[in-house]
Amino acid sequence: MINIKINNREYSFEEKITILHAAKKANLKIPTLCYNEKLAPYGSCRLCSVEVKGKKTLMPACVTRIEEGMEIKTHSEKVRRVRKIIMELIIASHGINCNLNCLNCSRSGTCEIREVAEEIGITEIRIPPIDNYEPIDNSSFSIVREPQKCIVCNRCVRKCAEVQNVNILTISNKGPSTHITTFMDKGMGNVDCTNCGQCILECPTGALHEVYHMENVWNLLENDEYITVVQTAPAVRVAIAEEFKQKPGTIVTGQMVEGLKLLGFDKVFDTNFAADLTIMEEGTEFINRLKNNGKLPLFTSCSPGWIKFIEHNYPEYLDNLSSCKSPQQMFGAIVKNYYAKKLDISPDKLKVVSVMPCTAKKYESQRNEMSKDVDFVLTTRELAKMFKHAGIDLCNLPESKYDNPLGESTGAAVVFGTSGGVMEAALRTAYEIITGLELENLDFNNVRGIKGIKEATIKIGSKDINIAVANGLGNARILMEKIKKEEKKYHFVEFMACPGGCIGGGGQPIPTDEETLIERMTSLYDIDKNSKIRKSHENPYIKKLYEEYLGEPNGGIAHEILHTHYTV
Ligand code: HC0
Repeated sequence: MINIKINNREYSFEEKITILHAAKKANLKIPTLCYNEKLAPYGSCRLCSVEVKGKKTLMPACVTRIEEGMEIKTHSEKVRRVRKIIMELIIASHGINCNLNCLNCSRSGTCEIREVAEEIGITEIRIPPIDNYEPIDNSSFSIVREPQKCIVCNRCVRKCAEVQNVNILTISNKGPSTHITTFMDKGMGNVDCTNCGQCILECPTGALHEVYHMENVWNLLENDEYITVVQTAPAVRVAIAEEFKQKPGTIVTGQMVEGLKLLGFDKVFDTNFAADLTIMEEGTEFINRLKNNGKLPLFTSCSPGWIKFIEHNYPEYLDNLSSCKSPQQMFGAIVKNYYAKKLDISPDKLKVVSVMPCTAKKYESQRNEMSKDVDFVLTTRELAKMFKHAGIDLCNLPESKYDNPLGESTGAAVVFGTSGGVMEAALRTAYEIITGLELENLDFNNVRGIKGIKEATIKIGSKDINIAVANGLGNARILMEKIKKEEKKYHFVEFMACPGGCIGGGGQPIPTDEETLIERMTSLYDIDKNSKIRKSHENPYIKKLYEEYLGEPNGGIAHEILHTHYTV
């Protein structure tokens, strides 16, 4: 046991944990900005400074470990005075004073600087603003970096490196010139950024945010020339209520549909419909590859951050990617082709807006491989902002139903929004198509949960199918290295760029921590469990779509509009 005193009280701990950790166990909150328990401690902001008896200087609690007999003061007069000075320096260099840009900041209302300033008791800023001008980085389709708001806490750099293993952000220079940048200051759009937006979730200020499409969508909704169609991704419905102070995982599907109708969209459809369609196409592709000795393992292709990652890091495996476009893009293609025909209008008259939990979807919609079928992409956060700007109190709205024919979906589709969901949905369909038997237990528990890599062997007919699921790009790299070494023969692998899958997307409400992910995930499985139809191939509107327009899965028209090919 290690015996210490915190604020004159005695405590015993089994291990040499950090002072910050010990204080937490003693129910004492020490303010932090650069700290996140999921990342390696960095100790740069010094807000967690505490007094330790016998030490001449204050010690950073996040990187200092307790020792036998240590006497710590977490909130002495000296500590509080120093913390205030540190905080004033942070605020002065953050540009709050010079620009007074809190009002239009992406983190207005959720800014950690404001929260911590209040915790510390800041009542005045005695330090004049520090001019740290650097131009805004607008080079990416998905992410904007506003260096002036950066407090160099380094959390984005660590998230990108430690969790995502992408490593496109770095710290540069020394002293007052220290700043975060990309390789050779090229900008996020010109380096190997995957657009996953995990850095945005990590940033305590508004120095990183998505490229906004809100103004484009407002303009569209004002323009009578077009029929406006909106699609909503599976993971949005279990997260957007958090922006309205509801607890994580609150399901507001019907209210969200009503809200979108109030905003003025002509048709409110569901990306889940296209997720069912993806299963028809990807499931068929998988069965064909199995039967015809095609390239295996088959990799899922619906997460655009993952696509970018494999392009940059494992281009030799591009042929393993399913040729299916993502549900977002399949949806766009169906609207601009099938639906336009059904309405007997030119596709140019239809505008498609997506609401996605994902920042990379903005990039995906602009890729040359995608025929520009999706016009604008809003994140969950952006849609919440639009609701607020329109005076729409989401959670108190009556429930409305999606429009048809592209609004009907199954339980298999909604679980796409969580890690393991695409695999589970595909297995439900592949099993029944291959064996001709009804699948009794639809729950594939082996692929559920937030564990980074999940594996299972599933018996389909006489064949053992080895599957794996990875979420978060750091885990994707671990699994890819295993595949490269041929340690195990896999048949089908699901990759999602974000930890937890789309529920943890870079466009989701902040904070998106582990407890939040679990709540959102549980809600998606609840929706699935309560769905009347839980297998994609049983969606009656999907059947109709094949009868009326597409013909066979993987057939001529399907190949032309629903599939693509990635090359280096
Ligand atoms: Fe996802 Fe999707 S499940 S990627 O995470 O496949 O963004 O929610 O919309 O496209 O359906 C995101 C979420 C989607 C797509 C679907 C897939």
